[in-house]
Amino acid sequence: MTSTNWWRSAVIYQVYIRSFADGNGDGVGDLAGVRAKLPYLSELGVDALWFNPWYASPMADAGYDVADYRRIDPLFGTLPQARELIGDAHRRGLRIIVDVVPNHVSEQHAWFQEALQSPPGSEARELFWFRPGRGADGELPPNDWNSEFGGGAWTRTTDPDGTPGEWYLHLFAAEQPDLNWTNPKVVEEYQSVLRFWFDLGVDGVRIDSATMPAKDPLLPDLGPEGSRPSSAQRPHPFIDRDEVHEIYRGWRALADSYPEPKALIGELWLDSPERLAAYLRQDELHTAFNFDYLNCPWDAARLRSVIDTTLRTHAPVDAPATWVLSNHDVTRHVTRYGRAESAQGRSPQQQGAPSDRGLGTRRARAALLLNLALPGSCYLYQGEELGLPEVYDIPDSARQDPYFHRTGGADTGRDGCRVPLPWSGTEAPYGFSPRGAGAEPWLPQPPVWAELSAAAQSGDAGSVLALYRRALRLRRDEPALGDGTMAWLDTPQQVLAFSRDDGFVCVVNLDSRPADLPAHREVLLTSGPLDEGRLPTDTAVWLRR
Ligand code: TEU
Repeated sequence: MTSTNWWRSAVIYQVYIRSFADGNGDGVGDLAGVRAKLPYLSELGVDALWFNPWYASPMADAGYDVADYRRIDPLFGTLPQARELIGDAHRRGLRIIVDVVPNHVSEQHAWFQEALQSPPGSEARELFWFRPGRGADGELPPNDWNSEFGGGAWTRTTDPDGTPGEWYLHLFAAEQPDLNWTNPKVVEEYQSVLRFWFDLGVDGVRIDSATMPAKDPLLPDLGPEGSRPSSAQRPHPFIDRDEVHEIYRGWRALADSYPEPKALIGELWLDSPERLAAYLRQDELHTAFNFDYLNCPWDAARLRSVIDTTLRTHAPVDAPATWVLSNHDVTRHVTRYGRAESAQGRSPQQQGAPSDRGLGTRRARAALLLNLALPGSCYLYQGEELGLPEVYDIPDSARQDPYFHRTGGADTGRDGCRVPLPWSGTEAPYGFSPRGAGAEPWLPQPPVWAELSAAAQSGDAGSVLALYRRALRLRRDEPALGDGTMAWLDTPQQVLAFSRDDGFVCVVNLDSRPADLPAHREVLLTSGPLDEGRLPTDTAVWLRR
């Protein structure tokens, strides 16, 4: 656990705690559940775990509404349990990353509660964005910004005497008031929160909605352009403003002050790879999620172009590329890849588009070998090692995502990728909760979970889980993989082939016919059976000279 710059090559496994494993039988995953599964995670062969927010929260947005950063939510456990979990993970050589949400806090955060009780213009209100409304009686919101979850980005408050008062800004749900980062108290508080967790031993932070904390203090209307990030609109009043970089420079100074520097990982949804690279500097963030790669359809030319652009923009700033296909916000990639190419994105209209799980799984298996062979670091989202598809069969009454509720059901939201994992057994809760636990899992699990459970796949050499284990083990033992460089090999257009050091080669066939393999190579691993020495459609292989 001493190698510095570990994030340059790490395979980081995302643990969405509420859906990972339930230790206490209340139907919600928790820290006891994670701790019990540490042997599974070590055996899988990942290097680090990223935990989604585990802090005290009313859970209006599954914990991305933090009420108190220095407490663990009782739903998940206690601070001593978190400390033990970090210790146990470290003993197994697993590093720990926690989530930090600078853009907003919960409406239940002590600061916001105090602000609500305080008069307009007070110091307490200056920590947020409170403004009088427009119109004769202030009945119109201060500007035209929209919330990411649908509807306006402003909510009107009620004064202590019961009359309508000022409005406050929330770029996400109304339960998530935006912080005012021009206020030094906000800056100091986050330094203190980071120090709290760094001192407790965490190895880095994933920074939520990292492009959004800085706002134009004049809060100008967006006009007909709308609130979506657009490179056409710069400076944007709240996305990717120059001032946002100052925040992370302050965080980096803190991260670098530890004997083993802490990793800063940005969640940066941007439509320009150059803008993203601007965050990856020696005095800012170490690395960021590669959402261009996540959004790319299963198409050789487009994948190749995203890979090239990623490497081209990351090299000059000496940041490692990252490869990520799923997370708790997007349709699982088995389902995306199982669709016709035109419907592989995540937009609401495409969510229910028909998908072939067999096809999606085959491609996801090939994609794993591609991701792990590309230079840099990788993210895995819990359940992808089981080949889990997106779950659509969730009754409206069970759905919890604010996306679903704020859009009046127009967007089914993100619950479908957050369904509790299947560990064992042939019926719900599939080993997610202890046997005989009274409570049902917080989201219903589909019948296909029986065949996809970790136990069902463990003894099956042809399973997705077996492939993940083999590939991760090989990657660990293979000095050519991880950080470094690659070179494309000359192949037909629908075949991606590249070499790493020491004669290591990865070939992925996206063509509709089998592809020839380079001669005189030893086959190290394939994502599916070869066809008389040729590489079938949607199959990948690792080779060595
Ligand atoms: O997501 C940030 C965010 O902007 C996403 O809504 C993103 O735009 C969308 O998923 C792209 O398709 C983060 C968290 O990952 C998410 O779970 C939270 O709901 C959100 O921040 C608010 O904290």
